[in-house]
Amino acid sequence: MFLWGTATAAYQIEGAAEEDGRGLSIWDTFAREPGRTRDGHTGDVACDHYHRWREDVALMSGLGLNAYRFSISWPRVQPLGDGAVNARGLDFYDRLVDALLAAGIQPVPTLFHWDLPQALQDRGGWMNREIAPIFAEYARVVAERLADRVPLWITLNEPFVHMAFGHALGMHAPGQALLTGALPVAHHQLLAHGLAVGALRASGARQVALTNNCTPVWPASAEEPDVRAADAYDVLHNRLFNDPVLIGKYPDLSAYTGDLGFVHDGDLEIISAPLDALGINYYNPTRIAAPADDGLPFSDAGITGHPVTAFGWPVVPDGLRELLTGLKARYGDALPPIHITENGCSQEDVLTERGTVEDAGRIAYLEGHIGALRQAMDEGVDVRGYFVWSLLDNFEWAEGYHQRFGLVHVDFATQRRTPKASYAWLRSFLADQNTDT
Ligand code: GBH
Repeated sequence: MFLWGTATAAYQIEGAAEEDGRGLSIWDTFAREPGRTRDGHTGDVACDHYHRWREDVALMSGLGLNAYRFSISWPRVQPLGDGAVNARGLDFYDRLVDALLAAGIQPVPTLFHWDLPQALQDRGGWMNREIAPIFAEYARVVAERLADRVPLWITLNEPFVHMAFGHALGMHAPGQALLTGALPVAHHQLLAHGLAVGALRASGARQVALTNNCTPVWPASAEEPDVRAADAYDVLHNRLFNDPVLIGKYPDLSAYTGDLGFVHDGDLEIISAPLDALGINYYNPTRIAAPADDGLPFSDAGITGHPVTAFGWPVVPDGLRELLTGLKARYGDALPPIHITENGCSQEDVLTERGTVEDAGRIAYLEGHIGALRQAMDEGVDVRGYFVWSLLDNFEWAEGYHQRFGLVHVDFATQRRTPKASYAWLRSFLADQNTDT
């Protein structure tokens, strides 16, 4: 069964930041610090999904989806990151899983979508290698409770973005700007992933995956310095996270560091534990030129000549086909089946007086990308699922509530949900799928 779903993340939708024993996460700390997010927005309330989850499951059921990717808030389950387990936190996800299954929707939990328990950050966070076995223990705690009902687990969401935005550039929590000093964060996340794969399987998990966000990298020209820079960017964004997991070795990182002392003997065997699937989040390609003088071995040349989303990201549906066929070409039989675990766009959505949101741009985006996905499948790529980012307008990290990615509009003053035109489009698209097969 091909999985058709939507995707969300705990900190972006749940709210209830201090309820039922939830501990603090690095996103609570970061967002509450003045100047970190646009207009000082936080996820304290977000979509209030923690209280409105029944309504949100009903919205998904109305769409005719058969899967839902959500993330589990680590500090709800283990308020201090390790040690004591908060039963009320686990109960929330237990109820959610049961409600999804009752609605015919397969639950696909992600264990880490960036909301690290603050108490672990205080011990060095992802810069500290000790976090890896702690994450595996958390994975075990969650799986012991849910594995009997969950068909597919995702360990981490986008370790590249968490490293780059959170630790290299300081735009996301925990707000560290270590530049290439952030590379151990990549390795410790991958090690945590590998140990968690073992813990999940030992606790009865059926299928396990990792979600990487990948981008096709286009050299700005055919000149050698641009081509070399594009290769260096591909190494950092894509291969740093795919190679060790799929083929058990790191790409050449000499453009970034000469010191791989954080990689210990035996780590790569753990990291390359076989997976049942690879999650891919796709938003857009990246165009790269020769270095500027900021110390990095590349510069972002920007993409012109394509429509852009409200975020300014270029809309290039064929980039998804290019990405998937490129992964197949690079990894061959080492590439497991793929799930597109996120794809979607922000738009300048307006709720009209008639109570409608005419998001034609989002419909075109989804239609184009699903078409590109089908082409990749026709070209031999094994894709098993597609999840729209996102079900609801939600807390878009550093952008706060300014970027709307939902199929469903949320009025954050009243928490009123209004399905957009794209919701109706996807519903009829999915209904057609069911009659086709
Ligand atoms: C995902 O990250 C996250 O998993 C999710 O939580 C988030 O809400 C969602 O996407 C939407 O942002 O400047 O034109 O080169 C996406 C990671 C990193 C993808 C930045 C697009 C820049 C586009 N994104 N990237 S561009």
